[in-house]
Amino acid sequence: MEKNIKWWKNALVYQIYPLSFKDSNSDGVGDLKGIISKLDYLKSYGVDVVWLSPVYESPMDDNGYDISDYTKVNPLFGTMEDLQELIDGLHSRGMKLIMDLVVNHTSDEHIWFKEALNNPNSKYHDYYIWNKEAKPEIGSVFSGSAWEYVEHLDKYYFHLFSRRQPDLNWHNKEMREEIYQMINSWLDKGVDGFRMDVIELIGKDVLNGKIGDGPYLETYLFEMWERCFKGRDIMNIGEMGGISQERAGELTSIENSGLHMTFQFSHLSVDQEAWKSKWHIKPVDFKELKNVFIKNHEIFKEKGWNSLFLSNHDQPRQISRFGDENYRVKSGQMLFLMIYGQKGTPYVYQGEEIGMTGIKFDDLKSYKDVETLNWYKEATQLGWPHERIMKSIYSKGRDNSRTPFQWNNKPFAGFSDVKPWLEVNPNYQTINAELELNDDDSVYHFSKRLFEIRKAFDVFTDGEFKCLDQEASSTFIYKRFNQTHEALIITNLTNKEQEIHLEEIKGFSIVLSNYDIKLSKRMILPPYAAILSIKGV
Ligand code: TEU
Repeated sequence: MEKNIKWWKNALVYQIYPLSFKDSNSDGVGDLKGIISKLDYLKSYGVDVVWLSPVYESPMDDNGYDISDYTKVNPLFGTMEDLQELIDGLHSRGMKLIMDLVVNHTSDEHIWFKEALNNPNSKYHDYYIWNKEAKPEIGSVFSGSAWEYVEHLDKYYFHLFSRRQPDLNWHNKEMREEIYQMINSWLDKGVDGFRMDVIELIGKDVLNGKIGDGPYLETYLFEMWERCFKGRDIMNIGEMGGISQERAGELTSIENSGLHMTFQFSHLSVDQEAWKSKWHIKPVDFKELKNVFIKNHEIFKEKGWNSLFLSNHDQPRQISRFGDENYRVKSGQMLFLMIYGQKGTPYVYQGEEIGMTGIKFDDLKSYKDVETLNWYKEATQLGWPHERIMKSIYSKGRDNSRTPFQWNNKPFAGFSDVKPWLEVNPNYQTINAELELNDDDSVYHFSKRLFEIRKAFDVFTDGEFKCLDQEASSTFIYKRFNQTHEALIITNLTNKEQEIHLEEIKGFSIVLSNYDIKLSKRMILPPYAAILSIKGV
C-alpha cells in the first residue's frame, strides 16, 4: 500500500541560534556566512530542515527576538545576499529553511513604535496596546510589570517580554495586513515555513486580562492562513508555551489554523515547583515526564501532529537537565532515543548532537541574557540570597544553551578567532565536534544512526505508541507499531543499574544500543542504557 506521509512529519529539524553557531568574520558573533560554511556538516548529520532563530534587523535587546525591521537582515549576521545564498545552499543540498516569525511584538526601535511614541495621532499609535492605567495587573515574562509608563503621553504601553519589546495590537486590521504582506514576501523568497514565536499570544485580550490562548487566536490564525499559507507546501510550527496538550491536538488538526505542529511545554515543567516560575527548581520528576509523553500519544493518536524536543535556545542543555554530566555520553545517547523514538517531528538544537552541556559562570557579569539579568534583580528584591539565585540561574538560565558551538579544541573552540560575545564553555577541550566525529561511540554517531533508522522505518512516523512500564520512574520502555513493523525502545533514566522484565521479545533484534548487551526477558540495564530493537529485521 502506497503511503502518503507529509514531508514535514519525518523531517529532522535542526535549530540554529545564529549568534552562537559559527563566526566567519572575526567579530565574535556568529553569522550567515558561518552557517553557510557548515552546510555539509548539517547535511551529513541527516538534517532536512533548518530552523533559523531571528536574523532580522534588531537592536538585540533579546538577541533578535526584538525586531526593528522585518524586511532587513541584521548587518551583524550579514546581508540579504548572504541569506539568499543560505537558502539556495540548503535547497541545492535537498534541505529546507524555516525562519522565526516574531509578530507578537516588535522592538521599541521599529519605525511603527517610534511613530506611535512621537505622534499619538498617527495610525501607528494603534498598532500597539495602550492604557491610561497600569491595569489589569499583568507581569512581564521577563520580571516586573508588563506596563511601561510613557511620560509625555501620560499612559502605559504593554510588553509581555522586555520593556524594549512592545506588544503589537492584533485588533488593528491595517497592522495585520502589513504583517501578512511581510510573511508573503519571505515565502516568495523561497523560505519553507516558519517557527512562529509565542504565536498563541496574538489572540489575547489584554484589557480583559486574557493572555494565553486568548479569545481571538483562531480568528487571527485563520486569517493569516487565508492571506499567507493557503495552497503553499510549507511547514509551520507554532510556539505555544501556555496551551494545553489537548489544545495543541485541536489546533494542529484544523487545516486553516496554518499550524502543522506546535511547541507545547508540558514536559518542561517537571523540574519546577507547581504554580511557580521556572526559577523555583526541583529535581526532575521522571514519572511526571513520562506521563506527559504518554498523554501526548493519546491526544495525537487520532488527530493533529506533535513535535519532539528537549531543548532549544530558551531551555537548559538536555544532558545537564535530564541526564547526567558524569555520564555525559551514555545519558546523552539515552535522551536521544527516549525522545526521538516517540511519534512526532524531531527537533535538535545546535550542540545537542555533540553532547554539549550547560554553563556555570562565577561572575554574573558573564551572563548576557535579559531574562536572567532581570531575574537576578527581581530575586534580590525578593530577598533571595546570591547563592540561591545563582543556583537557579545555573539550572535554568537561557545562556546555558547559548554558549558558542564547540567545533574543536582550538582557542574559542573554533567558533571564532576572537573572544566571543558570550564566553565559550571551558569544557570545549574535551567536548567538541571534531572529537565527537572521530569517536564511533559518541553522542553524535549514536544520534546520527538513530535518525537513519528512524527514516528507514515508517513505524517511527506513523506507528502507534504503547508504554510498557507506566508505573516505573527509573526506566521508560515503549513500543511503536504499525502494520508492517514493531519497534521496542528501552531506556534507563538513571545512573544506577535497573532490572527489567519484558514479556515479549521473540523476533526482535537490536538495531542500536549504547552498550554491548543482549535482549532477554529479564535484563539488568546498565546506567543510562538505551536499546532500540525492531521485530523481523
Ligand atoms: O520564547 C517564549 C517563551 O515562552 C519564553 O519566554 C520562555 O518562557 C522563557 O524563555 C523561558 O524562560 C520566545 C523565544 O523563544 C524567546 O527567545 C524570546 O525571548 C521570547 O519568545 C520573546 O520573543
